[in-house]
Amino acid sequence: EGVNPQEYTGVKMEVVEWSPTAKAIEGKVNGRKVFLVAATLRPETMYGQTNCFVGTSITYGVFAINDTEAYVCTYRAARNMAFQGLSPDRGQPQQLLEIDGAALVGTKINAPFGLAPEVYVLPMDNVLATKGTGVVTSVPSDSPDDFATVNDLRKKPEFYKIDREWVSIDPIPVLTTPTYGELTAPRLVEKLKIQSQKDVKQLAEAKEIAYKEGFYSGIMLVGEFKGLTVQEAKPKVRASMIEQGMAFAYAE
Ligand code: A2H
Repeated sequence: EGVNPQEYTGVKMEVVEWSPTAKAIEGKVNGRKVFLVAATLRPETMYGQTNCFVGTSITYGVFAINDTEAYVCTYRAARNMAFQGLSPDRGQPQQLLEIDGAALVGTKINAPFGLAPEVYVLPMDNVLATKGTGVVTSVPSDSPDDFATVNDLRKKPEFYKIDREWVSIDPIPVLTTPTYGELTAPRLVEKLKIQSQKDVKQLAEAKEIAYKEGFYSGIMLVGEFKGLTVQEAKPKVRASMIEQGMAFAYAE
């Protein structure tokens, strides 16, 4: 981890329907609403969420945030949140139970600000337990990693133990750039001949290009700040999500 703190947006994705393997959580949260919390650096792209990713070999916790809400994330993230005053006891997360990432796959959740309002939890190989919350919301229009992973899942649903229906939403245009048009990530994945999420070297390059192109040359196509540059829209979308209780500031 570097010396400069990363300012993430913690996006609250409320559980709509647990997967059969996670259903037991329902009875153990004392009636609280449960949210998977995804850490993102691109809040302005949240309109284009098509699913969310977890690591299948990562252990997650369900943490009580107050009497009415609980968050699903890594213990490490819950501890950071507690230190940041996001839960009642400073530095002391209140864990209700533990759950394996694999068991969360197939859970249906809300995607705040998403043009596709309900999406599924899916597996991704490269989710790091040591970054963010361990939960990654997926925006295949603008994230090459997300697009490549969704492609893998669509090609081999049986191998990844998922239902083909969970991965049925196509990339949703969110912003446009002069060089790559409305679907920056799919164009870059094609251009750099990226075959799968395993092509980590090319994906790192694609990620860099997509980020710069979007940030410096992107214009919003959808949402409350349609027509604004990405640079202008980014803090505004974030503030709007936070104001509506759908997100919070999270740093590490
Ligand atoms: B970003 P940085 Cl549209 N493991 O959100 C792997 N990746 C993780 C993660 C984890 N534990 N936690 C967060 N991330 C992803 C949106 C997005 C992101 C777009 C384009 C690029 C992009 C939708 N996915 O990231 O290493 C999250 O994906 C590339 C910068 O802290 C988060 O933002 O710089 C980003 O990586 C944080 O990565």
